[in-house]
Amino acid sequence: MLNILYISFLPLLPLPSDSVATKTHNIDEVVVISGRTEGQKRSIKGQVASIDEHIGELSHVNLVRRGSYAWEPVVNNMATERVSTTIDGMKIFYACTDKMDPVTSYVESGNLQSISLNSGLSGNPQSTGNIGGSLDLKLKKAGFMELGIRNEELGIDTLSANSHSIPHSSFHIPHSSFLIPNFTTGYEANGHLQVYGADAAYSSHSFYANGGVFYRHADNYKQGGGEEVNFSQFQKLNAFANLGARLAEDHILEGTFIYDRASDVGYPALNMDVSKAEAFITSLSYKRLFHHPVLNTWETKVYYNHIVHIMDDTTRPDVEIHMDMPGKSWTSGIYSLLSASKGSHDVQLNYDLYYNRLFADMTMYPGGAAPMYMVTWPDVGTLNTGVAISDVVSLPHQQKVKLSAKVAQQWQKLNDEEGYHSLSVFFPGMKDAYYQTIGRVAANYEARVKEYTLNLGAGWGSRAPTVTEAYGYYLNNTFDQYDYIGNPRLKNESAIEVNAAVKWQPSSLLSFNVDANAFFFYNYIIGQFENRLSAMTVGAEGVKVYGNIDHATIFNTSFTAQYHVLPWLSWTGKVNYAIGRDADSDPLPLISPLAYATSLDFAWSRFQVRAEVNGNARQVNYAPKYGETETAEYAIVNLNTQYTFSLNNAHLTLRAGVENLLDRRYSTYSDWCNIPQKGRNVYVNVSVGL
Ligand SMILES: [Cu+2]
Repeated sequence: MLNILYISFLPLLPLPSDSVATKTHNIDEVVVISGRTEGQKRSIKGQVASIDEHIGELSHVNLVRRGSYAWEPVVNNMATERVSTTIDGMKIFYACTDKMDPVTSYVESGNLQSISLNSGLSGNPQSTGNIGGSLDLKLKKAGFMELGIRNEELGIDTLSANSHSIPHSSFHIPHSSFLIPNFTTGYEANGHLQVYGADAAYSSHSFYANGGVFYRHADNYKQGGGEEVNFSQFQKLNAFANLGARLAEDHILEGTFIYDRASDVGYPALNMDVSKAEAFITSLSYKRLFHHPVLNTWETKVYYNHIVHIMDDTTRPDVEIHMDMPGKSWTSGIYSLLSASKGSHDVQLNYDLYYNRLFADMTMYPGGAAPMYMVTWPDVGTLNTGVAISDVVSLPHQQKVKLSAKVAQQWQKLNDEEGYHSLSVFFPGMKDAYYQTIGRVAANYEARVKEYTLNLGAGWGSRAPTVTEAYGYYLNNTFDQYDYIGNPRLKNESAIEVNAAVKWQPSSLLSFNVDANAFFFYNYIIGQFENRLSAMTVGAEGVKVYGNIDHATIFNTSFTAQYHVLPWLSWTGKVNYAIGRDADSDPLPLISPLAYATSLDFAWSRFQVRAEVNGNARQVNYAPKYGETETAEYAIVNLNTQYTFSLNNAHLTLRAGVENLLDRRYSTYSDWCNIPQKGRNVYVNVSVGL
């Protein structure tokens, strides 16, 4: 199931392939964004690509687009509500009642080393409520230098100091300390996207520091055929710094800081844009390394993050009622993760606690009348604390069992009187405090027999309703044109997952993968018609209130084939298929139609070319019951090239390509309100490392 994509930008040293597997034995898939690694698959656009584009390269992942910025990751056909996203294990919660700002929008490719995905219920230690999967964005830290080896990973992972876990991105440097500057710049013709980035890293045995600044700016893009898509512009500024100090030989103190600010972000699929989306993310951790027969590492991290999200409709023409809709999110937390191994067991034990506050309100200014004010998220305080354990057991004959479990308790309090009273009108007798227990447990078995690798897994997990689902107040959803009201009486949603995968590798040149998973939900949470209420938003069709439906099912399957035709030529083909059904066997919304991709990769020394075709079949199983419209089939052609070389000690990577070569006009099933995708887009970018 391990599938790794490297996004390297410098000439590299080859490293043993199994060291990567050691590092990621808990993870289904990793996208490496930066670093000096040599891999089978090349990144397409490198560090210049947005985080969204990187996430899109993971399998089992789709993205909901509401514009050209801040796409919402969908894992196993499940969106934000059922997916956990953490940044280096830190919990962070978006601040927009309209999902304009997924957590992934508050970081920048240049901040990250890699993005890892745990599919389904197995989860990473800090994740909760991850029925569909959990994404962890790993920050790029310079790391300390060990005996002339710069150890990028030491600063990142909770790996043991034992020899079996030599980080895959170590490389030899003949000095005792060093400073590396990197520069990245890129241009895309469609929408005049410009990207500028500079970062630098300093490492020594007892100290490291790295930091950088990234800036992106884009105008409106053009859809296939050349028509401009209004309100699709954005700009983003990001600055980050990481520091590490070795207090004593095996005692490490690390701090991280990220400031991210997007402004003038257009959302063509929505009625409003964003004037400012700002995040401040910081953490301090203490890590103890052991040279012990059982204990490997013990890391304890405290963190704080703060998000401010300001929507703006003043740039839109024909606004009937002007609205102000700010949202705020504060989270502070701690986790403590102990890694140990004994005999065939690799164990991780984690304790975590976080406190999050979410507040959003709305002021409407009807012409001539007094402004109307309402609280849309009633300053909900969530205190969540949990313990997680996982054990990877290596068995004889190349067999492996992974067990994981987590239990968490959650207290919620509605701190805003006005918001609480508004919601009480619909739910008389509702309380202003709630308590939930959630958990998950999963088991996975892997066996290698000759040229076959077999995976079988099963799990159970539950999640508490989100703040929107439980306490949201008249939140307009442009997807189905309904105003949504939360339901504080929702039951927790739970699911049973089963999954299986077979990889057949008859030779080193040829491989086939088939995988499938199915999620059987109980008390599935979804909006339900409420005819007794009338909508508040101008143009809305009516009101829906979140409710539990008795059961629902989501099934995903994919098939991948790879063939190294010649030393310089390889072919990949991929097909994905999914089904989602509610309790009446009607289709669930936002389930991918049949999707396919095929590519040819050419590699001659330092020059690489990829030609690919990808597309979707017509969305036959769309969900009219949930306001979804059918999406037509499409296929597009992309061409990408990359050339790496050295010049006076500088390593350069040049990339150029064309996306949507034939300038097709299309949208995917997950383009909100079917907003069109980019038409033909020529890009060029360069990365320089000294
Ligand atoms: Cu918003």
